[in-house]
Amino acid sequence: MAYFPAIPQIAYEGAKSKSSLAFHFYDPDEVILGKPMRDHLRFAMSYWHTMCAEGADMFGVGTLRKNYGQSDPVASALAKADAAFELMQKLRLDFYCFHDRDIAPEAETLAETNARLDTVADRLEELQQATGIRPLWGTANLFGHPRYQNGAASSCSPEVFAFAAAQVKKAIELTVRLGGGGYVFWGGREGYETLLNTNYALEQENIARLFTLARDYARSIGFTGSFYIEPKPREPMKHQYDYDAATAIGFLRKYGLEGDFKLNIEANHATLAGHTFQHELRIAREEGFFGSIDANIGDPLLGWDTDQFPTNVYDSALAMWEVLEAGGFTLGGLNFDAKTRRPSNRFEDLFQAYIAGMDSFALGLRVAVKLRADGRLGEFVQQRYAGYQTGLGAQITGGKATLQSLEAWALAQGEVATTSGRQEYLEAVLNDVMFGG
Ligand SMILES: [Mn+2]
Repeated sequence: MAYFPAIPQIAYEGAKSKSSLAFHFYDPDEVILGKPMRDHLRFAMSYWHTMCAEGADMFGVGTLRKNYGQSDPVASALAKADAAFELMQKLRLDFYCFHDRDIAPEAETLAETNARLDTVADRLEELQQATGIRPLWGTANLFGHPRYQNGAASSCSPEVFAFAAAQVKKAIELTVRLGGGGYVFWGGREGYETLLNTNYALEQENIARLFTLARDYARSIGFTGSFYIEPKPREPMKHQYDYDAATAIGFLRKYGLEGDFKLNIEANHATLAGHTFQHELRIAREEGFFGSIDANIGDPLLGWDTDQFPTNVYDSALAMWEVLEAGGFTLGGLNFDAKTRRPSNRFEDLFQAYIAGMDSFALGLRVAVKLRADGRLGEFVQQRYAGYQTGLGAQITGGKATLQSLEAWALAQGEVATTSGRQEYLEAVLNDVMFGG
């Protein structure tokens, strides 16, 4: 059954194409730096935005119905799975990411909910076998149900903690069964609204307890993939505990989770934290926590999480620079945690949004490869710190210098020379590479 009969298989037509239903820059099979573009980019569909979100916002209801012709919740979930795989095949997406509640809606009891999940997982397994498409990662929705109003692991209620643990157990089992390479903890409502009612220390310890229980259980049932934390500074809670990459890394190291957990960096969450996308990727990479990416963009004029499809090639180029510097993805990939704007209320808009996002990251990859080949940026940074290779600098980095020896050195000098940071030149180099011949 064709859920999107007007949409053809999306093909690569090249940069001169004017077709809105073709790739202009993403050629999945084109080999770049020794591997096909699809393996560099490892694009994934976000089940929640793509298959479930209907365009509702704080001021109005949905603008695009997504029940796929069914009214019964399980029939609708099965139809949604069929539609998801049609969409992914047409867009040549090799992976998808899901919350438990995206693939099957919650029932009256946990047991009934789990039975629904098993029914839909049977269908997903068949579709995966038929297509080769598989999960990049799975996760549990620990924020939508009213019981999670005070958080999940960080809730003031042990009963809520227990429900969250049960939900995580099932979501890990599903991820393992479906062959997912990762399991994500997005903080959901793990944070606080006011410190006047909050035991910060206990909430932090309990989050670490849930992560540890999840890690140990997953490993015991054969999960060999990676766990990811997805930093976000605010929304829905006023203060989210996984504020940014540096905060999440400190937490993981404090609780001894650094061997199993890496980061899933989302572009829009970086913006909300007052960072650039590249900043968060750089921190993750240099600290040894580079894992996966939620690719989207925010709106610099809005202070909330708009999760827009990424179309800014400066951002995607600098992101792909970091991905290449990290040695590429291993188990991670580029998940489009993105939704069409509310007035883009046709399925055709959704396909065109994916094409725009995939083409933007394909351009980003192409630019990043050219930047490395051009060499001017890498060379500049190397030269800028060259002083640390020899003499005084080598004494400092080699741990041979003391405050006394450095004072003696400084007392013997006049003034030191300063060097230009040459930011404007470097930004022009980026434009040269992007738009030059
Ligand atoms: Mn977001």
